[in-house]
Amino acid sequence: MKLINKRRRFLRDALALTGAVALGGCDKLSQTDWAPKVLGSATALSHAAQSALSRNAMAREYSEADISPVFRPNGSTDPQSSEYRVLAANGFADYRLGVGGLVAHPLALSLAELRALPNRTQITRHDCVEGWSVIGQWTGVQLSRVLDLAQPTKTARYVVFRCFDAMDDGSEYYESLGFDDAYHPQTLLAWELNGRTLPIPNGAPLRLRVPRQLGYKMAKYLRRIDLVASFKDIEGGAGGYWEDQGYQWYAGI
Ligand SMILES: Nc1nc2c(c(=O)[nH]1)N[C@H]1C(S)=C(S)[C@@H](COP(=O)(O)O)O[C@H]1N2
Ligand SMILES: [Mo]
Repeated sequence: MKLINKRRRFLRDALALTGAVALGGCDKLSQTDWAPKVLGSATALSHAAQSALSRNAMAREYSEADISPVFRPNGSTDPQSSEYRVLAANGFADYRLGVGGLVAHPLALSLAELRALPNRTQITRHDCVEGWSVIGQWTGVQLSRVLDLAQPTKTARYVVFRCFDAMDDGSEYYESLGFDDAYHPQTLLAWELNGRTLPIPNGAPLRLRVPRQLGYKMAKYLRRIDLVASFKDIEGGAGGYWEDQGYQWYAGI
């Protein structure tokens, strides 16, 4: 195990022992109408109970009049890795989304190939754990369509999203979803925000949208997707960059 993973595990375990909610970085829970609900539901209901209740529930969709004038960027806003810089300099023409791990058909999809799949557009609200919300219109392909092409094997249980941006500790941002959310109709791999090509601050060329969960689940700057049986051996083992710092893996709203 890498030293950094040990440190993260220690931090997470320490937080679990004190029963504390991690408040750092992404960040403080403020007094919005939904923040107490997140805490309340997290303590009152297990993830299993929560997801069983809401397996097919749809996140609310809004009208064009509700779209926020600015979709506030947060977290990484301009990845500096040389791999990303080279792709961005060329307008992402050479970008390929790798899909691998426990799949029958590994894929390397260009943006043109992704755009050629059936598209979905939805206007949804984005709630950051810091306590602010924005409403935006997203266009992309349902993740389920890409998974149907890759065909996860019987042992696959989670979808792991790897990103191009490095965080302060040097590790890459990553996230993961269970199959309920991965196959949910509103879970998109999006390349368009408010009718325009996704800007770099919001995750170009491709980002995840999971409107039933908090903002940190919605990985930007997608590099590749892997199907796995468990995420315990990935990075800090908690299933995501912020989860490794003590945040909940299931961030249902
Ligand atoms: N790769 C990557 N994805 C990320 C982040 C990040 O720093 N890097 N930040 C997360 C957080 S905390 C939020 S609130 C949203 C912000 O998305 P936005 O910049 O489009 O508002 O992206 C999420 N996905
Ligand atoms: Mo966030």
